[in-house]
Amino acid sequence: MPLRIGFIGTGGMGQHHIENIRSVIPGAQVTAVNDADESVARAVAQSCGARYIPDPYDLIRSDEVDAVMIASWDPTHEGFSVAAIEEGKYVFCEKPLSDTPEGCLRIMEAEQKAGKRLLQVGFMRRFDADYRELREVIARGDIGIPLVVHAQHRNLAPAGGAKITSDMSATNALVHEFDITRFLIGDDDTYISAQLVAPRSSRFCGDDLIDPQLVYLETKNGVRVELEIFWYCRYGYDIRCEVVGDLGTASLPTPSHTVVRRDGLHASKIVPTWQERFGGAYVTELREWIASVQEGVITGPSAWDGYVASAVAAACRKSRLTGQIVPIELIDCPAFYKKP
Ligand code: ISE
Repeated sequence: MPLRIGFIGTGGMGQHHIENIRSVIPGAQVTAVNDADESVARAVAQSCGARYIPDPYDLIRSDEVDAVMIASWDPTHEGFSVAAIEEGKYVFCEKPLSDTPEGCLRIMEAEQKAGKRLLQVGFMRRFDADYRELREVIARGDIGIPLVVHAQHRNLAPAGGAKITSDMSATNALVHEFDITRFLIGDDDTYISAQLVAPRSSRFCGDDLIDPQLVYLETKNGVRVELEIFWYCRYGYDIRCEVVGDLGTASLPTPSHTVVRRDGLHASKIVPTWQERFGGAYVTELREWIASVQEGVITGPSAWDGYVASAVAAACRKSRLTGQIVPIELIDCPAFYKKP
C-alpha cells in the first residue's frame, strides 16, 4: 500500500517535491494538498490527482493522510509540525524547522511526548552524493583532524523575486551550512560562538537587506568555520566548501559541465538554481524518508539538528544587532536524539 502524503505548501519547493513523488519515487502518493494561496493549491491538486483541503489542520487530521510534508512559509513550520506530531503522524518539515530555537524546542517536546521519532527536517544536503563523499574522506582520516571550514553560499538572486530580510540570510539560507558542517566534521561537535560581519552591501539588494554577510563560528572542539552568504551574486547558484585538516584539505567538487573555449575564454555553465544543483539530493532524501517511514524508524536529520541550526541563526542575529561575538548556549542533547 503506498504511503499517502498530505502536502502543506505548494509553492516552488512543494511543487518540486510533489513532482518527484509523482514521477520518480515509488511507494508514495500525494492524496491531499493545502496552501495559503487557494488557486495554486487547487491547480496542484488537480495536476497530481489529490484533494484540496482548505484548512491545513483538517489535512493533518485527515484519514486519507498517513504522513505530512510541510513546505509552507517558514514561520508556519512550528505550528504544523507540532499538530502533525500530536496527531501521531510522521512529518517531513522543510528547513528551517522553526525561525526560533524556542520553536524547535517546542517541537522536540511534542515529539518526545509522542515517545518516538516522527519528524525529519529537510536538510537535503545530507543526501547529496558530493557531500556524502566529502564526509567519508574526512571520516576516513584522509585529511587528518579537521581544523577549519570555509564555505560560500551564493544565490543568483532570491527565488521568485522573494523579499529577503537580513535575518533570513541565517534563518533561511545559512542554516544549511550550520547543519552540513556538523555532518562533515562530526554531528557531536556543536557550536559555541557566532559572529556576523557585514561588509559594504551590493548595489543590487535593496535598502532593507544587508548582502553579502560573513559569519564566523567556533565549535566545541575548536574548529573555526568561516561562511559567506550572498543572495544577489548575480552569476549563478554557487555552493562551495573546503575543509582544512592537519594532513591536507578536501573540497566539494564544482558540478561539471561541458567546457567551451572561445574568443579568449575558457567557460562552462554554473547552475542557476538549488533545484538543479541539488536535484539528485532531493530525490534521495525523499526515497530514504519514505522507506524509513514504512519501516517505522526515522534516521534522517532530526528536530535536534533543526534546533542546533536555529540556535546558531539566533546568535547570528544578535551578533548583527550588537556587533559582538555571541556565545551559543545549547541545551544538552536529550538521549532521545542521540545517534547510535
Ligand atoms: C532556499 O530556501 C534553500 O533551501 C536553498 O537550498 C538555499 O540555497 C537558498 O538560499 C534558500 O533560500
